[in-house]
Amino acid sequence: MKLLGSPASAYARKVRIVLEEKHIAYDYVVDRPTRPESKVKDFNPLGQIPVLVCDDGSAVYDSSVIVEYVDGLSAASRLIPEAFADRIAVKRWEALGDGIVDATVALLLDGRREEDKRQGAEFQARQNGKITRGLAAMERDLGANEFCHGGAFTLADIACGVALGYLDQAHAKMDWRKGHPTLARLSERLTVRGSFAKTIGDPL
Ligand SMILES: N[C@@H](CCC(=O)N[C@@H](CS)C(=O)NCC(=O)O)C(=O)O
Repeated sequence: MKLLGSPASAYARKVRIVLEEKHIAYDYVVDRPTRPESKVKDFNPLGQIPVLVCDDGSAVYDSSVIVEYVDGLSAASRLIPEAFADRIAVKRWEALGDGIVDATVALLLDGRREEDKRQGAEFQARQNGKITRGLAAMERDLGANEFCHGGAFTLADIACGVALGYLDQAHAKMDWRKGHPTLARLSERLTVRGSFAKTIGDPL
């Protein structure tokens, strides 16, 4: 199977980390959907990465569906617990991590527009609010625990670590470590984990 993604995409990084953790071999194809030569639309009508193209030619998207699919391919290193309540808790962490990435991407893209075409202070405050409230919730829910949920490494840690890594990359001026010492320690632990080290994104 092959994964269409790009080194700047946090959603693609989340999927790559899951594939690494599950020890599942895949071909990584760098495809930037905004480029005219992109093949992404042939596999995902939404024209977004990441897309997983299976050996039978079928495609799986978006990132949260891909990670669930990949986790279900083998029982080894389960990243999404089977028990209903645990599963929902882990998926909620994922939603929080992805939501922080969504808001960061929105700020990044807006900041790239010419100044008179930008959305303005209200828009920026709304996106920054998602990030700061998201970080506060993560800091609180992680508490004194080593892992985000259930005493073991799961997709919750992956989604949280990817969001923190993306903030470093795309919103460094926010200095998210200030006021979030617990998340800062989690990030330090995750950064040296093989799957995280191997998939570190390109500078934007
Ligand atoms: N919810 C989607 C978001 C994917 C997404 O926004 N991908 C961006 C790259 S980081 C993209 O393909 N943007 C191109 C576009 O939206 O046209 C997921 O989790 O897979």
